[in-house]
Amino acid sequence: MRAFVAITPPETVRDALLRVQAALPLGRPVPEDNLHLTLAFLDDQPEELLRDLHEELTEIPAGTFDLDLAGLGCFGGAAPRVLFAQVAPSEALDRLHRSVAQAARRVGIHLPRERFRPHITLTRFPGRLSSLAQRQLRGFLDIHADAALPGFTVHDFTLFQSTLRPGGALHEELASYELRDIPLTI
Ligand code: 2AM
Repeated sequence: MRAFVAITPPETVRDALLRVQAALPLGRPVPEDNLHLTLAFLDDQPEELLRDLHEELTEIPAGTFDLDLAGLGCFGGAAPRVLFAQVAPSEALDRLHRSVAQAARRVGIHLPRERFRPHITLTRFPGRLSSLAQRQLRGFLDIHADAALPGFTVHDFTLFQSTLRPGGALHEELASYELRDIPLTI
């Protein structure tokens, strides 16, 4: 089963992201239900390992935290592949990412050791953009790269199944993990 672990932004944030997408008449916009911040892409895994991972994820001792979005960017350099909303640096997010990656490795899931660059993918550019399209994209970024986007509080994260289909991936929730603030009464 193809799976990943991600944070889903609340509807108000998704609405703001959809407005950004709508302002760019290029590429393939990510559908609202697929807007997420990936914590770990697990690729294809046996269901048994995912069950083990589920147990580990329920044990992650993280509380809720706030995230800010810090404008827009592209991956792919001179040949842009995706437009994304950048997530501002957050120690709490880094900790959660590390905890999820450690949990995955503990149950035997191999994860590539690449730098965590937290983002929410908004639009994909399949194939190579024409030079006209690249100019359009640069013009769009000149105007919108520093767009103010709403932040949000992270209350939970989710283990998703991803099914590849010709029209785009279908993401279905396998389990959701609540982040809990444990009150200290002294
Ligand atoms: P991204 O769009 O934010 O890059 C589910 O496939 C999610 O896992 C994707 O939306 C993608 O998030 C992320 N992902 C990371 N590495 C991937 C890979 N090698 N193949 C597919 N998805 C990947």
